[in-house]
Amino acid sequence: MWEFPLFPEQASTIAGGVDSLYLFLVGLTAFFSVLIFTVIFVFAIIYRRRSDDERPEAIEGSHALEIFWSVVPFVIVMVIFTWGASLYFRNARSPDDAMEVNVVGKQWMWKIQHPEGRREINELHVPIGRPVRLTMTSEDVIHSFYVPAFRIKMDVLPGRYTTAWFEATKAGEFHLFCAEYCGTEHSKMGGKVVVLDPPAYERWVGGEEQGESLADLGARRFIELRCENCHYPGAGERGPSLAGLFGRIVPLEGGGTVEADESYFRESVLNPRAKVVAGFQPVMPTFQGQISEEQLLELIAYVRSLKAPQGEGR
Ligand code: HEC
Ligand SMILES: [Cu+2]
Repeated sequence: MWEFPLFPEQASTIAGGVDSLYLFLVGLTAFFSVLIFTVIFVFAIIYRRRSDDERPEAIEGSHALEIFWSVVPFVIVMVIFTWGASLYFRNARSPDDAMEVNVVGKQWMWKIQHPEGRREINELHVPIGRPVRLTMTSEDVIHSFYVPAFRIKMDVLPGRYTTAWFEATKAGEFHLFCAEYCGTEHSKMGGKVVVLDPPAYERWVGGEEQGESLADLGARRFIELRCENCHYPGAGERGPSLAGLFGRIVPLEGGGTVEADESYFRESVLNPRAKVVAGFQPVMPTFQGQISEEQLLELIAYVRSLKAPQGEGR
């Protein structure tokens, strides 16, 4: 049945689950559509008015019937809800051991950075059987990262990060599309995901075009932009240490807290006054216009690589 050409190949761990839910919904809808139309026709014939003075009998109502047609739809809707929600959560939460890949969309291409430093355009190489987490942003307008064979589609927005994850189950090449109309050459904004078996992937990622790792690039950038003047362990008043930042709950000046994730990091660099860390002065300059989306992602990779010193706060 999966050979039916309307369905793209199933090439990720989530694909089967998505298709089952989809088919269930289509089947359910078809069943009730047929049932309702049949009943309309049958009743129209059986209960047609046979003469001008025919008056139907008054109906008193039936509790049993009322309960029946309330409970049955309720049960069906709850099945759809729990099934849909559990699939949604499975799809929304990436496994902790996922490989991190950065994606930057721009008119009209996909730019991809691997943690080891390899970059590619309109192609994404990944190994089979390993979860891959995409952190995505756009340099201009809204795009959408869509790989039908993996059953994943996630909007890619300027000014913030979105994530998606998948685990490929088949070697081969799969279409990658932009699924959000983004300008003249939107229809050409696509490419392919190349799924390799793990040894082939290791060879690919260690190939000739090997650059510096993202974290190393980020470390250089951290010095060039003079972040390290204020951010080093024990900088005290000058600035908080960024080691172990991601996942930390940061207390803010003026009350409240924020969980440090990629979006918080981005905002802290581009608009430092938006959220000031409690106990610090708002002295950090903005880096708006001095740093590209890709460089920001490199800085994130670098800060991620800094492990929090044991037992020491900021
Ligand atoms: C002039 C000193 C200074 C420089 C330069 C500076 N920062 Fe900051 N930074 C601060 C201070 C002070 C804070 C805390 C107050 C605040 O949140 O604005 C801070 C906060 C942050 C935070 C939030 C940290 C937390 O614990 O929640 C991040 C992330 C950050 N800076 C990253 C950077 C990066 C990346 C650079 C370089 C591109 C940089 N900073 C350059 C002084 C600086
Ligand atoms: Cu696009």
